[in-house]
Amino acid sequence: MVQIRIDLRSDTVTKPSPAMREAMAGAAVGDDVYGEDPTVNKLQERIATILHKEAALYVPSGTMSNQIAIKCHTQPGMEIICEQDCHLFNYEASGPAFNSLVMPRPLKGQYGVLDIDEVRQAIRPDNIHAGPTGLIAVENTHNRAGGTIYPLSAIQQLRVVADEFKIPLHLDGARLFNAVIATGIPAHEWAKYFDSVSICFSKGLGAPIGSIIVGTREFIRKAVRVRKIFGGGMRQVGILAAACLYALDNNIERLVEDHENARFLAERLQQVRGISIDMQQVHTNIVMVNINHPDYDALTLSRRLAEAGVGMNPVNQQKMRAVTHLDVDRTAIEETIAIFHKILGD
Ligand code: TLP
Repeated sequence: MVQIRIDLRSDTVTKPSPAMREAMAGAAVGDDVYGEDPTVNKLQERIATILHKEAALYVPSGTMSNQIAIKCHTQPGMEIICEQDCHLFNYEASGPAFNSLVMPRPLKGQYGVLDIDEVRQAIRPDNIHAGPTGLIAVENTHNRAGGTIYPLSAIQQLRVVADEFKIPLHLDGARLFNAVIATGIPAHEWAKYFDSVSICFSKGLGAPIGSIIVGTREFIRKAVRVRKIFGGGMRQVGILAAACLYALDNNIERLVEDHENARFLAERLQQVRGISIDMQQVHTNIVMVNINHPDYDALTLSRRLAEAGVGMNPVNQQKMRAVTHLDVDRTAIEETIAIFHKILGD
């Protein structure tokens, strides 16, 4: 068994710190299906306040929050417009079709950002031959595009189109706080343009589990029911919500370190033989590493790196992803760079 010492496969791999575990152990709990868990209620109220939305709902995963949003916004037979590399289209096991009987209408974006004219053209006219467009969903930061930030001006344009055609807008904000820290634009300013927003605690924020979905009181009322149908009604989960509250207090400002480490890694890896990085993609805590080396492709290189103790996931044959997070410090990043040089040459 190879021992991964420096785990850059994802920011989902973070482990709860001793202080976070202490906060979890001391949490007040109740039955959350009855709405009686005080710590969950506190977390939901806190996030609703931070995002300037009416209500929030704690759910087990980012996948579930996206899927609940799709189910609540759409009717079977509708289309949802999304960017072709987004998470809900690529990594949620065809969830939109399985759970909501909707058809994704993926559009090619630029670094994860949709072209507003293409969105406009993709909206279905009122015609019996077409499934109506039921939702537009975007991702910020965009995972597969390399942790890129969706510009606020582009989101404002989307809102104008969404209003014109009366289509709801959903934000997969699994890493929204990375965008907040990188831009200085507060979370509520991003959230303002969306009917629903999903945020994850078990990525860069370092909690062991949990996502949250926000929207109007009416939307969340529906979402509670859908969460139950999806099997996501939980009981004494205040112990988990306590980890999320801890993360909000302690792990947001420090995301800047992850962003600095990602940039440092990207800049240095460019100097390694057979490696290239598109620096225009490096906005936050993700680095897409392109491989053009005579001896390695993404799969063989990721295996070789794992043998040396570094975890990185292949994205395709020529590309690997490195994600920085609170369990990887600058020394580990320097060691990673040295290992790359050793394996691939200068
Ligand atoms: N992303 C994971 C994998 O599923 C790819 C990762 O390692 O990055 N939205 C976005 C933008 C995500 O990146 C993810 C997880 C999710 C939603 C889903 O979250 P979970 O894993 O909690 O269901």
